[in-house]
Amino acid sequence: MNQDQLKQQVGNKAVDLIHDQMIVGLGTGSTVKYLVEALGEKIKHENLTITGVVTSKATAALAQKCGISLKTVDQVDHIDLTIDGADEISSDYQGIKGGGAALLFEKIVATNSQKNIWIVDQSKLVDKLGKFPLPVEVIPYGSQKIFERFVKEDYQPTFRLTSTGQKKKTDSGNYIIDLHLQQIKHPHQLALKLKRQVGVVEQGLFLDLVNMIIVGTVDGPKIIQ
Ligand code: ABF
Repeated sequence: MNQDQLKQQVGNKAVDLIHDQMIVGLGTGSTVKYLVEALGEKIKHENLTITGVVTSKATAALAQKCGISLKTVDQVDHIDLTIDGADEISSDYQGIKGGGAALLFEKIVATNSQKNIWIVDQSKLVDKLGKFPLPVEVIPYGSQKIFERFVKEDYQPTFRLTSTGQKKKTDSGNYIIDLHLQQIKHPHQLALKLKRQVGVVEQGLFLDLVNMIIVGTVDGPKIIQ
């Protein structure tokens, strides 16, 4: 099975956890794409009432195309379950997210959810976080000064660029600086240090947040909880 088939495997498996009347946070990325498509089919075939809460314009567009009714996080009184992808998951179930530049809304939805599930292919499982560059969302004003401070800290920063070499803007109009750290020994300390920087909006360490992980493997979906 190739990576895409593993993503499809877990996207389809995660739909089994969604039941009638649920309010479900829908993440971002190519694995979640399969979840959203499978959920659209399930709603149609089982005539379910599901409310989706999205984490990006991309997911909103796909969910609408799949016939899933959507609300913002402020329009619902709770979120039963959020299902999202991840870029890296460590052996102690901490995560790096934000490869899709949606980490801010993803973390807002995740921290307002009663349960968080990550769906990943097995390539995302690592021992320690950090090989995947850590995304940091910053407001444009003063972002160069933050970048220079990251250089001094030896964080090996790069601005996330578009295919035409422009600084990529998130759904909120912010920039992403990716930190090429290779290994993050103390993620909780780093998270606090980054958040203290004036101008940093959010960072891609998702710590102590996940309740269940569904991993796509050649032997079928593996559930870790
Ligand atoms: C999203 O899932 C992002 O935070 C992360 O980048 C992405 C993983 O992408 P994919 O499922 O396409 O590998 O939540």
